[in-house]
Amino acid sequence: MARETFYITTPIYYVNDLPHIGHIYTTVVADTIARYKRMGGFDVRFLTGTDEHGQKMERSARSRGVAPKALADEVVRRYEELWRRLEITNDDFIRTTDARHRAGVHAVIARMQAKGDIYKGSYEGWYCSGCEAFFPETQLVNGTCPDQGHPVELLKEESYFFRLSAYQEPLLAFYREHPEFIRPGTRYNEVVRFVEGGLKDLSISRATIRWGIGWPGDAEHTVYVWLDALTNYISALGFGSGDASLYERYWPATLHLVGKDILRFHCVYWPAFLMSARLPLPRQVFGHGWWLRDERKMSKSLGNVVRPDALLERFGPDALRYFMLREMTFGADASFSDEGFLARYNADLANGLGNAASRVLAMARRYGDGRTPSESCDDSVLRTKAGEVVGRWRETMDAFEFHRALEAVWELLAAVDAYVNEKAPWGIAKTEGVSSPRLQHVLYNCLESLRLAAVMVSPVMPAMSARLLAQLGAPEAPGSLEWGGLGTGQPLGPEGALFPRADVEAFFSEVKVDESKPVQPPVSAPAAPAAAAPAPAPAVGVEQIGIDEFARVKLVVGTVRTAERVPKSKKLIRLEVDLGEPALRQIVGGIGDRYQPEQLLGRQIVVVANLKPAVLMGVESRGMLLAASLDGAPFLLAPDGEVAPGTGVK
Ligand code: ME8
Repeated sequence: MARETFYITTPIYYVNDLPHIGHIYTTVVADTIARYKRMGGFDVRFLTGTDEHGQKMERSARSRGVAPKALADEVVRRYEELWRRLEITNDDFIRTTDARHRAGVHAVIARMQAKGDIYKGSYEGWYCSGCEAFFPETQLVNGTCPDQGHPVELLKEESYFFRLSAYQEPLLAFYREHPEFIRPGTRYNEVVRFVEGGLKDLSISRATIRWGIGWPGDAEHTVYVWLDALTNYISALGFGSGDASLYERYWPATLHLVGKDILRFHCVYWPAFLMSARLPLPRQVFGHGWWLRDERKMSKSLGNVVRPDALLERFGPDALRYFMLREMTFGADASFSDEGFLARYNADLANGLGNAASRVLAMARRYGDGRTPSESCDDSVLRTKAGEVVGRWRETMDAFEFHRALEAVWELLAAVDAYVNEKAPWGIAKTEGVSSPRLQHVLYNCLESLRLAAVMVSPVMPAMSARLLAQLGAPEAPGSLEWGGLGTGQPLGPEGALFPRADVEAFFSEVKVDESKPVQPPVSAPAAPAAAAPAPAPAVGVEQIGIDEFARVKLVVGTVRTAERVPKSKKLIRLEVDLGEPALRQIVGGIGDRYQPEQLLGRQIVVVANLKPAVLMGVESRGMLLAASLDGAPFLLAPDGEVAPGTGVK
């Protein structure tokens, strides 16, 4: 009999910037679910990919002076590398610049046209390129987009429209019949309220954007980026491009996993497009919460993102995957901090799991001649506890309550610890000898409980799980969740700490040292003052400082890549500056009364790179630009000739 299919997708990520913790979270959750479902015998298909078209991408590429496809190729390479590093087991990676995707989009449009749902008209209204979405004036909040506070611009252009208004009732009927379509329940209510509020026809083409999929039969238009992007979920299965066997096998999707920011696109537009194209609707959309930093959504446009590199390098993929799933209640928001990460790492991984494993394995080696115990045991408190924990773990994994599933496993680890203390194997060895059956039973119970824990954490920490199973002399994953899977008299695997304890103080001082390193190493040491030259007299009233004090200020040259006015401010301009770092730096400068944002693009400036971040009119500034000030008017400082971004100034 054919196995039940489980088709799971992540959003396809924009490639206008590098991935951050938010993108990692969605992808790691999807990977955990995919691994869990594979363990349960499902025929799993797991898709992720990148969203490469649209105005935002066109502008980012222009401001960096590269072609959009070249920027996409570079960022896609980083995504693919990151997913490999995090052991993500996606079966496919779709790019919206793939030919197969374009064919899928054209096929969907043809079906919508055949239904009579597309007509040509003229669009006038507000467009947010941050969200790539249209908003009626009544929804704007203080002149910015209501979803994320991005700036909006007035558009007036010819456009193809989709009769979204005709789908208000069919959508509401669909939600009523399928209350499980939108999860969690609070989000279901939000979407229903939104649709009950009325749906207007949707502009689905752009005449002023060139970077996109051409409208079929009309060279003047490109396809609206969300119609383009959402179709990835079926174009990746070959819909519209010849071989439809994957589409027939896996569509409709079991689960679209998305952040709550893009729920409306997935729960309103996407099902309406599919209804119009007379295609089946996905079974469920889950909108998870946001990782916050300082109580605000972590996002590229706010410049407050956590990049994964330092944590991954120091602690490896398993620790990061564990932290994200254990710390966040799936569906709710959570705050990300290095302190929180380190506390969990030490308490749960180094102490909890790592100590339980090394304690039990050390005894097994000492009393068992390097082999698993010679006898198993089927009568123990640990067996009962393990049975109860496995049941709870299954229930909570099925309900996507990952933090509770992990809590259950940690209860089993605590029970192993308590059992060891109570049974005191060292005492049995002393009084009854190492071959005592009672000692062998006790050790078996402990090792078998650890094996079950390793199997249960495998969807979250695959590499650690495989390592622990090898140390226990157990067969590798998938591994049975029945008690008694560990063989007797098997050689134990190689020793080694699973999670060495992190030195929190050293971590923070290292991070500090990293941050205070010059972006580019200085080319030469500062010149010593010539001994014979008389020191110039200090200017009266100016306090003197030593060279060391001056050297603490990290001055570097940066190239301005984007510039826009801070809404409602006369003077402030928000810049994204290339300082030779992996990501652009957001800096807000009070130069708007002398400079227009367009004049700044591509220009080199001098930046104080190690100034503490400050928030100016709600926008975070992570650095300061230098300008001469003449009667209060700013005159930007620049190097005398182009130098590499990040070059030090001294
Ligand atoms: O929206 N916390 O792409 P995107 C948790 N291309 N998750 C976060 C997050 C945060 N602070 N920030 C981002 C797009 N995410 C479109 C999608 S789908 C057809 C097109 C995650 O690069 C979360 O999954 O802006 C969110 O939905 C997604 O990244 C948005 O990624």
